[in-house]
Amino acid sequence: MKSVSDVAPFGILILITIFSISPQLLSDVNVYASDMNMSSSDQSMTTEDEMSADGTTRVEIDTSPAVPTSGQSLLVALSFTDSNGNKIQHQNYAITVTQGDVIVLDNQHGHTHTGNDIQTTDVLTSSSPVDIKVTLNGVGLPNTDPSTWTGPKGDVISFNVVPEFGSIAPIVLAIAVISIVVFTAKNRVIPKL
Ligand SMILES: [Cu+2]
Repeated sequence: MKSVSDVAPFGILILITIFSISPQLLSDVNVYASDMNMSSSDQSMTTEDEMSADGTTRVEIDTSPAVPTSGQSLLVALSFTDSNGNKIQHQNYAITVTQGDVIVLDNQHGHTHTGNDIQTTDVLTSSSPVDIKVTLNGVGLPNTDPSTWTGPKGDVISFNVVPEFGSIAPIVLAIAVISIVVFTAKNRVIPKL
């Protein structure tokens, strides 16, 4: 015959198990959450912006989906604006995106006529954070001598897009508690039958 004190260790075991698998659980829940966002509105984007060291060029990135998602490419929309908020035309730049040790995008010859551009990574094989590095290579027409280009050159601007685990943690905790309650309840009922 089982008593509550007999099954209590199983509850603790479940708790430990759930927390040991929680990184996988967290990313699965997070992928689901980002899919939901995509179908509902534009809130699926993560927006970050940084200024060049000399303060002349503001680089903004919007990533879609909002978090790196295994099995999907990451779209990186870039915007280059000057200190007055005007788009910078004919901005030359390089962009590399890495996920851990894996280079998922490497374009050394980016050029935008309008100040807006979109770059796409390879299909990601994990949902880990990505590092995005944008190097400013000067402003000027593509088929002209780069030495005549103006503005910052060689200025590297870094972004980090991290999955947002913070809001998911309480859900995992709730699942853990419910699991223990259900498990304990089941094991109380069986001896009575
Ligand atoms: Cu151009």
